[in-house]
Amino acid sequence: MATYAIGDIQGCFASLQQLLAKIHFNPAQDTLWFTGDLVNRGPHSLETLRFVKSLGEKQITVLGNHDLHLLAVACGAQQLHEMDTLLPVLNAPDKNELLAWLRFRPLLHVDAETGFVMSHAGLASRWSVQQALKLAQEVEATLRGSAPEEFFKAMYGNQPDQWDDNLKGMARLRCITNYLTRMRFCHPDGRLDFTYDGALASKPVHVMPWYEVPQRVNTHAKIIFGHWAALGGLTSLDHVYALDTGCVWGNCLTALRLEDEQRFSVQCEQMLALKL
Ligand SMILES: [Mn+2]
Repeated sequence: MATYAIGDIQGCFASLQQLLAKIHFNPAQDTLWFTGDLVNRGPHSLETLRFVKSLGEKQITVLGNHDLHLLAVACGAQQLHEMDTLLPVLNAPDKNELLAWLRFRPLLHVDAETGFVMSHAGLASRWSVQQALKLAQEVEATLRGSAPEEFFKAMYGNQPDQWDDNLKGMARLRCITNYLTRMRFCHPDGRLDFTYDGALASKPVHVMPWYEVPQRVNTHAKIIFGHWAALGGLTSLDHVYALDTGCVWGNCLTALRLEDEQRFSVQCEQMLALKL
């Protein structure tokens, strides 16, 4: 019996199957956590969605920005982008079941027993884990409600870039979503920075990875996240686990066994001729 947290698959279904073979995944005994971005950019988003959904109670998946994009496109609130590889999902006979399942995934998972916390991008420095859970639930309630398309239409945008308890309406939901699904670099006060998206080594001096923001209030939490392939699976902190190892960019797909924190990786099955 083991629990494995797996990084961003982005449609690399063959790599997922290779990784599950490597860890001898047994669905009768083991549980899989997924850091989100199950879909997009890679070749087999449809197969990935079908498989993860079929795991039922044996999986926990948090939504990533690409998963939200798929839901937004499917309901007509956003347009497909040039690099999107989502058409096989959108044309699938079981599209409705798959997207209904995806829409009910959480944005944050907290395991009180082990102390592990998982979201696609990370946690805002000002949020306690309990506050983050409540805020994630505000977005989840909207996604699961009667008019998610109103949220999807307003979802994109970089403002507001600083959390404030007094935020209201769509600005509030967008800010929560940006911290949980899009964040990489922040300013020293925890404000989001979307202007720099390059390598850590050549970052501007005024920004830092979100987990290095001074006075982050959730430093006791063991945080699992994906979304940031350029980290190569490494952070500066023992209890912050970067699991996106860039499978879709020709690198690796990684699983972290939570019981002993051992990592397992497989090389991506193909090098895609896509630019980052
Ligand atoms: Mn992402």
